[in-house]
Amino acid sequence: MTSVQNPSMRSQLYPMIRQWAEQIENTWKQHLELSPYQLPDDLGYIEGRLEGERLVIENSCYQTPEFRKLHIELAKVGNNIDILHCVMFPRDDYALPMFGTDIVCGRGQVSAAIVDLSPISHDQSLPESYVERLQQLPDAEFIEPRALPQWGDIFSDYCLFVKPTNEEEENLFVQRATDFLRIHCEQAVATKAAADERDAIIEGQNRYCKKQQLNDKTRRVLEKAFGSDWADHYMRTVLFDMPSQEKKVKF
Ligand code: BLA
Repeated sequence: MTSVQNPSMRSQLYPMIRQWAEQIENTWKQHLELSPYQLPDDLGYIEGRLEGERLVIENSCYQTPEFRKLHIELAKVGNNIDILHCVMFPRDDYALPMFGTDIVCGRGQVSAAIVDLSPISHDQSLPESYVERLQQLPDAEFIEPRALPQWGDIFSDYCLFVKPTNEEEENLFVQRATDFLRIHCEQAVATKAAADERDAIIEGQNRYCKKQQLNDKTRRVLEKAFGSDWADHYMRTVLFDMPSQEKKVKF
């Protein structure tokens, strides 16, 4: 298991990011049977500096019977930008959506907070059991909702993408995101493995990863600190590794 090499990094992160990271890890521990997951090339703790500012990345990864990889990444760019990134990759015999979340905070202000349970089915719909639970959640209104980029057609109707304008909205985001995560964990452990949808699941996850790899904002931050080859390698093997690299995806 990739351990926390630099615990002091967490204490320096923006409070909302720290709180959401703690909620994610606690919810995982509460609901799932976690075991170690080894990242390629020991990419647990990474520091980079090229033309830009120092970038420090801390990765933690686990696996469970339902998920081939649970990944949470905390990053700090100089003293200015804090980032939380997390994706849960289901195994290819579990027909589950992709849980993903990203928070970007610059100079003490969160500019982007996103959480989604993204469908991997052909018709881009979530399983009925998820929809039933999601529909029961209380409404969450935000003053500054954000528009998704062009590649963001992978996200569901329930996707929450906002710029929280105050602490109350930051808490509301974390609360709703925790609801998404709890629903996902409960649904996942209640799901039985079934090999008959394997090809469709692999294709759906590949599509999700390919689209996420189109996020130029993420790529640019990584390129500035590590160069473009490294950034590309990292996006393909750590952030959004595909279950089957050779599969061609149409979109
Ligand atoms: C946006 N992601 C961003 C932004 C930065 C990063 C700098 C722009 C912030 C803004 O528009 O206000 C950077 N994110 C990173 C970096 C890492 C990271 C460097 O995770 C990792 C080291 N991104 C995800 C996941 C989702 C996601 C899992 O990693 C969604 C589930 C979404 N991030 C996402 C979206 C945007 C974003 C939709 C806005 C992109 C845009 O407006 O073009």
